[in-house]
Amino acid sequence: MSGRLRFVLGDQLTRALSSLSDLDPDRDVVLMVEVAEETRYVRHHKQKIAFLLSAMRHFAKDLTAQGIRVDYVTLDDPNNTHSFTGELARAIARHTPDMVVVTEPGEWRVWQMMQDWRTAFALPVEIRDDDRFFCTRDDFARMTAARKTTKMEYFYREMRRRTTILMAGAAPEGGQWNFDRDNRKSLPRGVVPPPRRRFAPDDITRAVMTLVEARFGDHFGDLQPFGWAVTRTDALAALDHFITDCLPGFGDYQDAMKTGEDFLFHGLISPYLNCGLLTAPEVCARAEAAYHAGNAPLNAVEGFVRQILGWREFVRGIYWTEMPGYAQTNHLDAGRDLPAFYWTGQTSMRCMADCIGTTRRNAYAHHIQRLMVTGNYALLTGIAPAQIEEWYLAVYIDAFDWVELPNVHGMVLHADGGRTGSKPYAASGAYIDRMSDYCTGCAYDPKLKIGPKACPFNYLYWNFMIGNEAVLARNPRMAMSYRTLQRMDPARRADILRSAADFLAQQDEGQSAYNGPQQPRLDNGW
Ligand code: FAD
Ligand code: DLZ
Ligand code: SF4
Repeated sequence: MSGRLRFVLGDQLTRALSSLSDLDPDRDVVLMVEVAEETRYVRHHKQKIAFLLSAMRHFAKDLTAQGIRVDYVTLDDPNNTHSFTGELARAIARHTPDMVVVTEPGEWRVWQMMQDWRTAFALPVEIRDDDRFFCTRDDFARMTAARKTTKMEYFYREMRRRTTILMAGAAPEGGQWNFDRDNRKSLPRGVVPPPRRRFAPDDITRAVMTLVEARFGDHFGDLQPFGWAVTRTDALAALDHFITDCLPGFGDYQDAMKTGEDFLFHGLISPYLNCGLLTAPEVCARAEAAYHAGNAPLNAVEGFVRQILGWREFVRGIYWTEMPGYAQTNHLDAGRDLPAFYWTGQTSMRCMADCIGTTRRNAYAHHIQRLMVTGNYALLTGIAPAQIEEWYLAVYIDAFDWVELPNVHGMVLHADGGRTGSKPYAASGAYIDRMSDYCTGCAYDPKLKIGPKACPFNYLYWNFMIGNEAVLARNPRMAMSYRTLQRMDPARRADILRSAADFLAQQDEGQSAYNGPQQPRLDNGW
């Protein structure tokens, strides 16, 4: 072969991908590989594996239908070496290309692998920028050097100016950058979220589901019912449905939680964005168009755009400017083992049970559930960063290291000392009570502060504040809480510490679910 081998990874399923942009169908071959190294580097939720493998197979089929030669290695290929490097080596031997072209990966782990490929294969390996993002890695690094990325809000404003999204000339649309204050309503009785569009598995998805059940049946989570889109056509239909039926209510109820309402008005588009079936610019353009057509209010559209143009780009930038040291920091010196109930959902805390329940059923929980319930609990109880990060990376369908790590390590755990967010999002039960209906019918009482019936989040919150006083008391954004703590009666303080110690001792007693990082198991073939 005198063409190029174009290696497309499982989260790069975009026809306009940089590594495919100048593809010559007469000379080039696209390589795609299903490998155990990727299916097992954490014990992914069953729906996550089924989604990725089915989306990969559909993408390969679409390319083939366009007359492109695709060399696709399946997981059960008897000659599969089960690593990206091993499969690239075999494909180079099969096709003898002039060079290899790839788009940079989403994970540091794979980036490191790629650095070795030039010397390993003695042929040119071109690694191209991933231009599906608004901000390149180099651009973010330059902005960091110019101190434009110290806070998400300023980075976001800069991105609004650069892209002109939701801008009226030099000013932000509607006269303000941020409508967050309008976006903190709980869900009133009588407001019913729309039923969500789901997609019935076709033959390809069903075959993948059989494979997942056989090979990964012991992984966390339900495989059925499976309703995710696995093609670009269906992902676009999911986006249409969101823009028409959900975006108008997205802003108002962005922070709300309700028992059994797993999706509310959220996008459910992160898996499609992260694996390439949708792109961030097209999603933002659709939301902006809905606003200009008068179909969605500004607080909803701005709130939605901020998540994608702001947070999503910001966390990616942090990941690539701060890795690999980033993952090793532990600012609050947290070291508790992950409790077993994160996997089983068996806990009397109704909020935790519901958030873990939706995670198990759907491989999905919305942002506030991840941040203010399961994340808040991990922060308050000091769970070891690596253990809770592994949980988040495994259980969510949209989880890739570049986006999961800064959200968990930075935003939730404050383990990065404030690079991602200027203060930890620590909250007592009052927040969860205000934003949800979880507390009604919970075994605990959100109004009680101490004792066996009190909401654990209440005494755990003050226990956390006391335990981290030396590190957090100087943070101006924590000043109000520390003033309250200073005024607290010493006997009350002692009661809180005792309630927290009793609760945590009970939790820790033989309850650790952590068995160490999961390594790919290759001993039985794959
Ligand atoms: P919507 O609420 O509809 O938001 C729209 C889009 O904005 C999302 O699809 C997503 O692409 C983007 N977005 C929103 N918030 C963030 C954010 N904080 N960081 C990056 N993008 C954001 N998102 C992931 O894509 N993968 C992860 O592994 C992931 N892990 C998270 C872990 C924790 C602890 C927290 C607090 C957040 C995490 N997020 C992650 C961000 C966010 O929770 C999800 O993107 C969102 O819940 C996806 O559902 P949605 O499409 O319905 O989002
Ligand atoms: C997540 C995942 C899984 C489960 N399986 C594969 C796979 O078999 N082949 C593949 O190319 N990619 C897979 N992925 C996505 C990769 O983990 C992801 O592309 C890299 O981590 C780079 O971000
Ligand atoms: Fe969660 Fe506490 Fe409310 Fe129970 S009372 S649901 S533990 S916040």
